[in-house]
Amino acid sequence: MKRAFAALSLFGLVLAQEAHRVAITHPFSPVNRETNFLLVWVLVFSVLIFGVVAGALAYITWKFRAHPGQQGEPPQIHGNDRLEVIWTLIPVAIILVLFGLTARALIQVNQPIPGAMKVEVTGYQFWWDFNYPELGFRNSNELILPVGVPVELEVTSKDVIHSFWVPGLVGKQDAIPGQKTRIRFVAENPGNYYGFCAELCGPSHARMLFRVLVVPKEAFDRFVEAAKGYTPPVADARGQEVFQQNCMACHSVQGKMPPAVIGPELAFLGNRVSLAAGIVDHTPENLKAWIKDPAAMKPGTKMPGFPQLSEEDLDALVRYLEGLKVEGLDFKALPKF
Ligand code: HEC
Ligand SMILES: [Cu+2]
Repeated sequence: MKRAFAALSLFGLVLAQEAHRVAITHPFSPVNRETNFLLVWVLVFSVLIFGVVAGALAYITWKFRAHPGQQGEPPQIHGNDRLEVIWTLIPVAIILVLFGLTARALIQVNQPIPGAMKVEVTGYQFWWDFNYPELGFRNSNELILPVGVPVELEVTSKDVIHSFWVPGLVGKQDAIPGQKTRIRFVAENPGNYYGFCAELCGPSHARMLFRVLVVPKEAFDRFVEAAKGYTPPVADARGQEVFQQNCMACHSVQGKMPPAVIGPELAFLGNRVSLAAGIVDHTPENLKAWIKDPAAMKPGTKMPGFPQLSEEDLDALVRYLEGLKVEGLDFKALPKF
């Protein structure tokens, strides 16, 4: 009993801590406030209907129960026009109100925002790619956005159906192969927002996360400038060699969309707050562990392991990868949502 209670309170604790990440009760964009408004009203009606129906049922069951000494069937009643009209009209009125609220929210949420910044979002098993066609750069697994600027995401997939969801900001929006779906929103507060794939897409669906890093406009502009003129720094010459021999077939470090994308863009890896589609914090140790044996961290991943690399080569490679960054930006300081 004690143990069950302890487990339960631990569960509660975890929920309380995780709630902030997942709850859409902390809306940080107008789109989410709109969906929240709808959610609350649908909930209010549901609770009211449940209360009235369950209450009536309980009352009637109690009131018309068999009394001691009662014999045979009670009087049988057939039809009551007034009652039937009432219980048809009330649900129709409720449905009409909910329809109105839903239509309002849908129109609001789907409205094109003129001059919105475009980002192409592509889902892969089990990671996300973010390409900025107008700004001429690309990043994977971490979507960097400026505060207060409207964005339009063009969401698609290169393999199976995924779904793009950032509980604090926007979504969900399905990522469907061969099709482009759009979502628009404005992020109003700086932060490191958790994102999820919300459509079962394979063995590591639950490990297909991402981050949205919302930064002040000035920091974003600095990043864009640096990304445009980016030449990948070479922090370790041996590391670069190892990279070119083993990794370049799948990974780019240029920060631009290569013709055929196989793996995530590694151009700004040094600036990342997370690794492997948001599943672990970005540390040199996690990076090394990932390269050695990605499948240990993410079953079913499309990246092969590199157990054959010597410790020296691995360390050189990690130094090289950590050096791939834009100087003067610290995304790790952003508050987490
Ligand atoms: C056959 C193609 C392929 C090769 C070769 C390959 N990778 Fe990968 N890599 C991938 C794919 C696909 C992913 C995405 C895995 C996932 O998240 O499921 C990935 C993910 C990564 C990540 C995590 C990226 C992120 O955004 O967090 C790193 C780091 C990485 N690879 C480094 C390397 C290094 C270093 C090498 C060479 C030693 C290498 N990869 C070789 C395909 C490859
Ligand atoms: Cu997915």
